[in-house]
Amino acid sequence: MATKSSDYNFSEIEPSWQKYWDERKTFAASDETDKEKYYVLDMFPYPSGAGLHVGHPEGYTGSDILARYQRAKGKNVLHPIGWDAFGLPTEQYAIQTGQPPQETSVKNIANFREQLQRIGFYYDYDREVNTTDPNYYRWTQWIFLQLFKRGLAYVDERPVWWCEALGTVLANEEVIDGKSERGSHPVVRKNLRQWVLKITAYAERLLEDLDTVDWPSSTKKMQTEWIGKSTGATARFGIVDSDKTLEIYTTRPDTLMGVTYMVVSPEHPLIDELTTTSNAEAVQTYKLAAANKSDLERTDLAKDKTGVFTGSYAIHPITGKQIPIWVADYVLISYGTGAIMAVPAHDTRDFEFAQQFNLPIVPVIKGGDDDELPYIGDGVLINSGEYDGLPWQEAKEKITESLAAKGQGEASTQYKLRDWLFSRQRYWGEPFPVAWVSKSDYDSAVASGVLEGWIPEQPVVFETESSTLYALPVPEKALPLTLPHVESYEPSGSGESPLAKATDWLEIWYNYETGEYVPASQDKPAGDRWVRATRETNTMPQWAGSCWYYLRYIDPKNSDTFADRSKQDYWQVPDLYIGGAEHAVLHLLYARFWHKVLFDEGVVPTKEPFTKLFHQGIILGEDGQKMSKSRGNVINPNVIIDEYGADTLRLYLMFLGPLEAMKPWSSKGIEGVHRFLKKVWRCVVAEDGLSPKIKDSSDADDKETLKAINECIKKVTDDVENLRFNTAISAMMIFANHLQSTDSVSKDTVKKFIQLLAPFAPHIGEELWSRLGGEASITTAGWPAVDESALVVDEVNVVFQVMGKVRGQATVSKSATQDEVLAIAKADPKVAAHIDGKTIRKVIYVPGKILNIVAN
Ligand code: ANZ
Repeated sequence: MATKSSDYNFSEIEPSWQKYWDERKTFAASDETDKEKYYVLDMFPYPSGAGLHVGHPEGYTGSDILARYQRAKGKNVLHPIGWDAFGLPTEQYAIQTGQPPQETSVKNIANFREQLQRIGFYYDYDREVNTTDPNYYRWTQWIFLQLFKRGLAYVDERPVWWCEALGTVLANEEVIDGKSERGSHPVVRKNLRQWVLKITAYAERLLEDLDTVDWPSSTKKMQTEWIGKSTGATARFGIVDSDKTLEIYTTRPDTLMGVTYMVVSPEHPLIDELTTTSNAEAVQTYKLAAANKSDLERTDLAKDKTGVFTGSYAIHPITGKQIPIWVADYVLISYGTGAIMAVPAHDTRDFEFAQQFNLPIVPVIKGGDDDELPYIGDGVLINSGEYDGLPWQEAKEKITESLAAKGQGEASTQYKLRDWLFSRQRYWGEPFPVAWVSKSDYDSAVASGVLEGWIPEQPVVFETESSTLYALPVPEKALPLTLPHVESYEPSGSGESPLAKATDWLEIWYNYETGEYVPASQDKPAGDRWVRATRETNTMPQWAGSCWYYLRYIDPKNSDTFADRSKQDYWQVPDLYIGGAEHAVLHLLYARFWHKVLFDEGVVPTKEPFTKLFHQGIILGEDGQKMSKSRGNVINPNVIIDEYGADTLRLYLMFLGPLEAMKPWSSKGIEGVHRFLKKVWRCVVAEDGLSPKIKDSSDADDKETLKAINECIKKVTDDVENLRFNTAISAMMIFANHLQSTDSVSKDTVKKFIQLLAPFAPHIGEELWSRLGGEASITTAGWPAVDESALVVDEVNVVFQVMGKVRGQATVSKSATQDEVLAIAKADPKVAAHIDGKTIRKVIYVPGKILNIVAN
């Protein structure tokens, strides 16, 4: 198999080994084996038109080294790849060019695949998944139906982020500082009918189970904060001259006696009732102004507080005092109850508001000598009647109990996590597998029993101006519901997706038992179960397909189920997941949610999808700035491969620094690793075969060589296990220097070294292995073991002291004499500095331990 040339001709070697792997399916994972499994997962790419950037192969090389290492160790390795191919850029390209996204995707994927293959990744391409393939999204729709039947999917008319430039609604997470995450376009609030997934029903489990996974602590922290659990109390305040009550949520019931006013958010349902005639105009104006501000703008501490008085008063549950009720936009409708009790003495926002509008400020917590307001620390209660003197924690409980005794409140837990806005007004996404029908048709479909087990307890309903529609699930056997062909990919502008124009798909005669349909313009088909229905024009967001792709790799071609259970029992979930930290709260939270739903459904064996997670660091441009087209500092992997080869690219990406670190690209560094590979090549290959220094006899290694190779094995093994690829490469470089300097080495030792190198630089690894007479492929050649006895050497560590103070140390031969050790000590710059100009009076040497110099 080896090539002929005696030069390191990477452009010949690399494609020939890639072909070898491809033809022999070297990287195929087996489903039938007694071997231990190892499943390593990469975050699959969005196949953009621009092709791969160096960020992709960085993480992918890390996982590839592990895949190859584990395979060498005899495991059955699954290292798959696929395509997260739904998405906005492809749709926008379709809008500009009229090219169907289906076609663009296929081209982009082919390009990505070719690029990945050129880097020599250990991927089982037979298991490729593509989220836009109907045979894949069939199961995405199926999982949606699991959520639907469990009552975890509903529709709601709600204020959403609307991006005019993108013509779509965005999720909270896709809006950053009032701009779209993609493209940085302005966004505004708009009311639209939306599909929403009830992720909040899983808030507590999503939080608790973070304790069971081995993830970077920063990512766990981000999810914890995103879920945002807080404990406190809800309290109901009576309203003067009204039989209504105003319910608030507070984390500080201990401050109840310091309440001087109340605030409702501008969207609060009671607002019109609370507003008195003389205040109506001001409140109305205020509501309109608040509607176009983002939550961030509204709650920003740095912004001036605004608000207006409603004219109404609440009644304090303990003192019975009257408290003015204001409207202010720093209170959000989406959190707690959308109303607060304001305690300006102990809350920063309330304090600023009270100052601005001259409202009273009553301190009720005293903490030490600090009298400055607002005081947000802990302490004991003051100005609080019967609660005076209580430590605040105790007061929290006591006051909550008093409220409960009056029936005016109770302990309460809140989460910042909101339900997941799950629809997009887009063409290029998964269609929702539902049909909207009238109430009577819904009722008869339910009564017929043919959809038994798939109907949610609460019907999913939405009201249009003319009618009320009910969502019927598409029967399982009729999936996938495929995207119809459309002529134009422009959004409709009214917030509806281009699917609104696919009339024959949208307005239909629909058979709820079989899922068959014909355009409504045709005659109603004969037979039972046919009803008039309307399709959903929204599609699912790009997150849907990536919520479960790691399961499909286990059984990618199954047409009976998303993944066979016995295969899942073997492969379980990935042993390691490598991908960017930017996914800390989006993909990584959504996928956990879906996985838990599937677990509850009994169709996956584990509670968590990703037990161990690792984030690769961002690679910056050579200028230390984020790589971007506009800066012109983007590195294209293809260019590096052309010039230096894929092995150099891989080694370089791993040698840049710790995998998790953010680090700049450096063209100089790439020369260094390339030289290293050339050096290894020259140590092995000579004009007419192998280098003359390589001997067949295993006696060819001296003690030094044996020590060097065993140290290298030990270090590389340990580093690979811990994903410290940069220091593993350093260790190999040290050994290569030794190899270069020695004139005799056994073939056996050289082969061991090549085995270590192969996961990092697999092409040169295969080539040298084969030239050394190894049987291809090196992938299955095993992993060398450390000979501990070769590491034991006759050396000891000696500490140098001057006048009893430690000034240095060195490793010396066990048999070294006092004079020899003294000479080594004197050569140590620190020791030298302390005896400089002095006379050595005495030297005490405890062999193998301490050398003390007495000098003055
Ligand atoms: C009285 C109080 C006194 C509060 C005090 C704080 C300090 P976290 O901790 O983030 O959960 N709040 C409640 N609902 C709100 C809403 N919809 N919009 C804006 N603010 C809201 O925040 C809980 C605290 O934030 C609550 O406790 C409430 O103010 C405010 F010395 O009640 B607090």
